[in-house]
Amino acid sequence: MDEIDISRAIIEDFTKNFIDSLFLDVAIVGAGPSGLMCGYKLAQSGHKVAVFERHLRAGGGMPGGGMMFNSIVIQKEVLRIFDELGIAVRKFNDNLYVASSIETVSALCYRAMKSGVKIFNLMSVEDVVIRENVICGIVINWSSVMWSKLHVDPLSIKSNFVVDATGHDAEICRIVERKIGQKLQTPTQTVAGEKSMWAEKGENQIIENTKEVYPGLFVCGMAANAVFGSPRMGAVFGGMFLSGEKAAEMIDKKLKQGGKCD
Ligand code: 48H
Repeated sequence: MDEIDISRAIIEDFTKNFIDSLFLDVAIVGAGPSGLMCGYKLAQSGHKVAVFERHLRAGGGMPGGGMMFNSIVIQKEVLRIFDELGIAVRKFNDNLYVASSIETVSALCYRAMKSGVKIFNLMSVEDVVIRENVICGIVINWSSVMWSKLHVDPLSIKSNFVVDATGHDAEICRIVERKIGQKLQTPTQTVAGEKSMWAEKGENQIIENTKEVYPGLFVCGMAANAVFGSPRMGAVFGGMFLSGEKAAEMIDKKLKQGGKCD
């Protein structure tokens, strides 16, 4: 065993994966529960998908459960998804179930990758690619470059659709709002900003808020509630899974109708 072989194996494998991902059907920003669920469903439908995650690990806000008690709550209607993913759940009452946040993240990552999703961690999306008022890609850099504020130019990925699954900050929608002007397909044409805790309302509205908010750009998960000014919901995660699933279904339909960038 030679050290050079270890280095070459890693560099060649990563580079091949990276080059394979320069053109995607869907580029998903954020490896939280909604982004991973969206990727899993799209890959299951045969689409070429990659998830770009700023941090070292995938899972977004899920591993920490509620205030670092590492369990999450889901609603009865989401049991079918947990069953499909093979995640153990325990009944709390007639509507609510609990699961390990760690098992949930692990299962979601595993099943997403087994379905064909590529996950690129430690990469931050800092801009979008736009042609004729349609978003058709993302602009990426190493998170370490951004954190250390080095002036290093980014690289680009082309994709038919981009999904903003960046959580509370709705970062990609905010970039579009800032760079393209106030033209988001929302009542205020801007990112309204998430409202204070109201679990039931937040969970109900997240599904309605999951949609295409600019040609080529979908929003799901907590970012959807941030964009449309809906409440947060605390450590109940059913809406994140349903929102990711809904975004995948909408994009799948568009891709099957031939929605493409030049
Ligand atoms: C690359 C980025 C960028 C970027 C952000 O926060 P998340 O877990 O998002 P969701 O919507 O899948 O799940 C939300 C849930 O975790 C949550 O926070 C809940 C339910 N809160 C309720 C409450 O009341 O607080 O994941 C988003 C991911 C994170 O891992 C970020 O690091 C990543 O997106 N990300 N990755 N480029 N520009 N911005």
